[in-house]
Amino acid sequence: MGDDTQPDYDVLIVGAGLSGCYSLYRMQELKLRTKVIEAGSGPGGTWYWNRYPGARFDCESYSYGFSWSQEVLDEFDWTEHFAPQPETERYINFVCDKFGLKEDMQFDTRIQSAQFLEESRTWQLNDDKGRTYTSRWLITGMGVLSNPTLPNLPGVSDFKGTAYHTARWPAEPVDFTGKRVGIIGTGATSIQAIPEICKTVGDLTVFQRTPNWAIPLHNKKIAPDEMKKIREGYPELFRRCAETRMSFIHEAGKKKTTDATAEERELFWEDLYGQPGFGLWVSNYTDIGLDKAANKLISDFVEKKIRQRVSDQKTADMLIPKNHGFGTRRVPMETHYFEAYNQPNVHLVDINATPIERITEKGIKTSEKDFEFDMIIYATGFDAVTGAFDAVSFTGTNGVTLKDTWDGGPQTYLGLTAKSFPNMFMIMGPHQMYGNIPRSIEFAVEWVSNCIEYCRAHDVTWVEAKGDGVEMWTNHVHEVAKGLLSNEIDSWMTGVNKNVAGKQKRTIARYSGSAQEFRRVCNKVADDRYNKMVLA
Ligand code: NA7
Repeated sequence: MGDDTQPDYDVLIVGAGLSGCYSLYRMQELKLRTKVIEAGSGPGGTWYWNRYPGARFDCESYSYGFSWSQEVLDEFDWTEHFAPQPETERYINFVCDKFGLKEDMQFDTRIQSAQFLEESRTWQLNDDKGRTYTSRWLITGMGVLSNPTLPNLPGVSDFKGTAYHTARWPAEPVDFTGKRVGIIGTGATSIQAIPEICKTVGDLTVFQRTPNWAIPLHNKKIAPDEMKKIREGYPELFRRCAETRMSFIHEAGKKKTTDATAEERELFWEDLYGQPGFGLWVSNYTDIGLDKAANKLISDFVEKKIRQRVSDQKTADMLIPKNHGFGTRRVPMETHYFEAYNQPNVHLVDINATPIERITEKGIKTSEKDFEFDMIIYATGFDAVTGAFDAVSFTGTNGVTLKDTWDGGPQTYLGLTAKSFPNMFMIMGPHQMYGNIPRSIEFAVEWVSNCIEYCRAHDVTWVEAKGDGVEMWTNHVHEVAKGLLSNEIDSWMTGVNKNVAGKQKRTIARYSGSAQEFRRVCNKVADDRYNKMVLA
């Protein structure tokens, strides 16, 4: 080492979401001096920021919680099969309080830049208040969907009423009674929020650019004796998650649409449509995500369901996706979403037919009409995956910036590391396995903490992906994505955000092979003592 000055910390972690919490727990176990820096005023990440009405899990609560602490599994009771945001925020606080994690967390602090200092082999981070922090190791846990984007429409700041982005929702309850509300966007967030808002709203107008293939969540309360059974079944549940392709409890389908008759398919789909959770998406016929003809069959089935649930068939027409098939974008889960449009005070505007021209002082002006609102809700999504990285200025060796390195799409080794960015590890970075996110977080955190432990045991103070490793992994990520219909569609999963300059073209943002394969490759790299990485 060129410089033996001690950094402030052994490890700095950016973000106190699930990734940051578990990373901190592991670093504390290794007895490393660690600090988590978090922009919010409390832990939770996604579950701290997304407080909009109706925000809840789309995947079973008990399959989403951490699996690494028997005490937490024993002590925390989930009250709904798909927990609402306040319960999840409470859960994360429960975990943090139990293990004293908050003592090493600094809230209300946003990191603006991070620079690798080659001489001292340390990271230097700068925050929004002009403070500087240094550490040997840097772990990013900044989230996949954490950088919200407003629409690129003129006049957004002109509106004189109340305006919220769903991911920057206030902590205090928002009263919709008697209010005229406009909401822009019809992604998974809006599809959760609309049915809640329309329970009390005076008048709601939904501005839709792309309809989505939403399916019923079928949420239910968990009775105490049911929670007891769930608790007894945790070992089996996590074993199952470890064996499924996307780490959900729903197993992948095994047959193709052509292996079944039309009647058999109909019965199978009716059954899945009636079951809670992601089954219709995850456990469906294997060819629906690969073959356009197969995909058309299931899309027709879901179309029929939408038509049955929406009274006005012109509105139903507008709610049926025309340019993408079922499951080729993230499938939103809903509770009475389609029925919301049967209310006389809920209106749907197709902004492809009548584009929004601008936001005005009083509301939203389309090519057809001037709408007046008391409140505008932006459910317009996120600069996903690489967006959180773009928001921080990362500089690695030789002045290389992460933004420039990833300009044509992310380049990573295992989604966990990047060339020219030594000693930096990404939890839920691009090219990582997502699926049931906490299952992927646990794996990534354990891989990273094992690597740091190994480095410390072997006096290694510089660990960095090699170029051939990055090339190999990036090619592999592209290879496993081939043939998937989802990669032919614009969505956050393909890195497209029309509100952000430079994010108009599709990239392969995530790993779309199986979770087992992802883990196998990463484990092999660790077993081979971090092959295709520089350790010095
Ligand atoms: P999404 O799924 O990215 O949805 C954002 C929505 O906002 C989507 O309907 C967009 O239409 C719409 N949008 C974005 N910008 C505009 C503009 N400028 N004008 C009109 N409409 C716009 O984000 P969510 O928050 O709903 O969900 C994110 C994830 O969170 C979700 O997948 C789950 O994993 C949890 P578009 O489709 O781009 O035409």
